[in-house]
Amino acid sequence: MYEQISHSILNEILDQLKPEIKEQELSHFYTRLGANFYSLFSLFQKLYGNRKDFKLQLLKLVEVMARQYILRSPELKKTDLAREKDFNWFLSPKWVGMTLYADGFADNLKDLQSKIDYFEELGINLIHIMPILECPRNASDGGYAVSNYRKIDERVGNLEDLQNIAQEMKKRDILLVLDVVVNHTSNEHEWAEKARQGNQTYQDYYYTFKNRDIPDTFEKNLPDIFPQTAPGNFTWDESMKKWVMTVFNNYQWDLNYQNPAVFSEMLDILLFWANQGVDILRLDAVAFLWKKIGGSSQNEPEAHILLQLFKDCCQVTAPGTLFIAEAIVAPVEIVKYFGEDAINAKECEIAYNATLMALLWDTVATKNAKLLKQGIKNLPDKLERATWLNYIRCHDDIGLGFTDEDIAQAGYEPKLHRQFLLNYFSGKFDHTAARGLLFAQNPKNNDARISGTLTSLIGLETALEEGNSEKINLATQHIILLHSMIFSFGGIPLIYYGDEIGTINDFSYMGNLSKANDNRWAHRPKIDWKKAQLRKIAGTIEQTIFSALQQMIRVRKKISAFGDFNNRELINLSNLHLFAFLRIDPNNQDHVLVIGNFDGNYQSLNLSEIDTPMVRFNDNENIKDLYSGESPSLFKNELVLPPFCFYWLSTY
Ligand code: OTU
Repeated sequence: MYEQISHSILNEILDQLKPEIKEQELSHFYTRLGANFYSLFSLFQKLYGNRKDFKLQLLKLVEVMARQYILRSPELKKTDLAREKDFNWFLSPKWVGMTLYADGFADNLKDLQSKIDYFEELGINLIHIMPILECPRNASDGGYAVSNYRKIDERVGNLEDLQNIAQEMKKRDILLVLDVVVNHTSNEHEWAEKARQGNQTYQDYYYTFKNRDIPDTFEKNLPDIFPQTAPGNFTWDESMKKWVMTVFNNYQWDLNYQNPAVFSEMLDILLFWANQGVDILRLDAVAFLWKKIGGSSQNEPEAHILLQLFKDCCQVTAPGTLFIAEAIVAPVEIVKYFGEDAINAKECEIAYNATLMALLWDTVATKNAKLLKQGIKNLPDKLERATWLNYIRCHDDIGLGFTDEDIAQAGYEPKLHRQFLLNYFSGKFDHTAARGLLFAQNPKNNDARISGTLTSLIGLETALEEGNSEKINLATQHIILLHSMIFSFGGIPLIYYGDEIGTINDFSYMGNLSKANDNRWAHRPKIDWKKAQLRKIAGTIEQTIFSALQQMIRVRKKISAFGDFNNRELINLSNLHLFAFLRIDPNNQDHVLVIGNFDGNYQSLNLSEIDTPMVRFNDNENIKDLYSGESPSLFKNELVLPPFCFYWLSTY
């Protein structure tokens, strides 16, 4: 868009650029800057327009973008151009991801590089390495309290190791995802150290207060994220003699984005990592970016403006780099992190589907799909050119993030149902084999979240201990069923490391003082590679799970209806244990019927219930399950579904 005011400001800025920038050949940079400048300027003005130094801050921002563009390698610039041309590249069903800790999955980054064959064996081509930037030894929140954004923690390696692994991955067409913790720094970060020494410039990088007046006003509406270990949202700093805002742990200082210098610093960091060959940046805790008195300081409109601005700037310098929004918030709020408009107000291309995740866990406890159906029905549509990250487990706890309204519509009393789920997963309920742990219990509202690995939560650990082969088979099948959903739902499936070989809870963290009071470490295991070897031995649970996922991935990649183009239709079935949806190929209208039985007993479905105008599953003898390559059992027009079984059906 051409708009006079912003364009004349752009001309001024271009005039003022330092000679070392002006001298460079930056034609692509300038075209993109021109295309995005009106939007960039308007957003920056909304946030910082009332400052006297507004124009200077804008100039600094453009300088950051230009300098990082100059540093961007020719190979990455080539990738940028290719992705600009093929802009839907990340919506293809070919992508399948895994999240892992470099020092949990492997020993360190070097060792991780030697494990790339394993990813290829399974079919993984997107790897999210959990935070690896420098952190204080005993106050790191698993990497989410960064003390140096440009240095890799020596416990896992160095920048060269990362560059090597990034290069190797690129060669093999594997995407690299890294975290940037944008919301807060460690209290040992250089900025915090300077603030502590009394430097006002750096105190303004954070929210600091001389007395409790404002903190107390904030506290009236702010929830506690870690109520047991870090109650309250402010921490007294003795050397500063001030209160500092610490929404998460008391050693994680919230950055003050009301200060444009903070924005430019963080943009510089994002682009620095984009320039190291990172394909996708995971932006941590984005819902918390803007703080406002009187509310929960989550999902504020300004947080969205910040993300649009990050996106606009990143598109100028490194348009091939995508963002993942980590916003574990209410279903209607999550979708807003894709942005309001795919072109004019884009935010993050990818977002965690925390809603689907939580709903899948509900089916595990209830053995039916009532709430799942209800929750997915009410899941708002995504923007175009945006996609979900579908997952079952991750390094965090499971929050029961569906709404009370949906619980009620599914026929339960919300409070009781939530309590039932917590009891079920923490093993307090009679008929449960789940071995979860309650995390972040809040005595004020009886809230809690759940920790534990998939294998332990689903009951496989208990079944193995009992040596009950029937229960072992059922639990294994159950693990496979949940994966069949995230592989077919629409979006990028993200496997949590260790789940592919049935890894159980690990309590060794309790021997480490800095981890002992955070039971999320129970599901952040060190991979036992002897156990992983069992994936090659027929009849082991490792082999059963691994080979099922391997097959699913192989098949998924070939089903173009599994690409994510808002091409899913939910099907209403009378059998409450079943969940079904159609995926429709946008090119040729081919249909795939995904159906799962969430019960531990046989269930059946009369195919006349699937009434699609395009493809007749009803009265059709020629139905094939694409996963197994076989025709499922049909009795008259009744499809038979064994316990925890799934089908990806197509007609031929
Ligand atoms: C994120 O978590 C990280 O994934 C956690 O590992 C960190 O502890 C946390 O940020 C602080 O850096 O902010 O938007 O239920 O889901 O804390 C959601 C707890 C977050 C997490 C929540 C989350």
